[in-house]
Amino acid sequence: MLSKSLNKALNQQVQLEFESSNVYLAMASWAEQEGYEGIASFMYLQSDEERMHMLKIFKYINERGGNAEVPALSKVPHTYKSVIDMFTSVLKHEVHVSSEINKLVDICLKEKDYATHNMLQWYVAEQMEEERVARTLLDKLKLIGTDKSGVYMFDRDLLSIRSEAGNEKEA
Ligand code: OFO
Repeated sequence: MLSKSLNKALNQQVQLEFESSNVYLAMASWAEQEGYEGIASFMYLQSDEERMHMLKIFKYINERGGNAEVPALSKVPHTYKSVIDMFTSVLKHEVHVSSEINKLVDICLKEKDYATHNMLQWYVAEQMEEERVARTLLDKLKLIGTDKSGVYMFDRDLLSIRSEAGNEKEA
């Protein structure tokens, strides 16, 4: 049985994963409107993945006798100055999510809830991967700078980078 405090903290994580899904959905929309097909496709997939992250915790809360709540939706950014501006936000967001996961792990250890601690290890590993991918992409964009053909190639490359990341997760 989940403690009340852990139930609340997990519901807050549900909200954050929901928000992540919406942040990436809005990024997909911006990229699509700007003509970045590869980036849009990457962001649509990211958005779906975040929804899966949200559902995993949502279902876990109920499985442990808690009360999973559908959170209210907050407004997410819909415009970006540039592709690099958008990917800077992606990395910042993922670093924030990682620190929230770490806080949850802390609560589990304090409460000696080893089942939830075990469930969260998946998220610890996932966040490391998400941060790695975001950092790699941002580094590439920093190298490209303002070169438009470079950004065009980056957009083309994103589909393959996205599937490489997916393959690594499955391995
Ligand atoms: Fe849910 O992994 Fe990103 O935010």
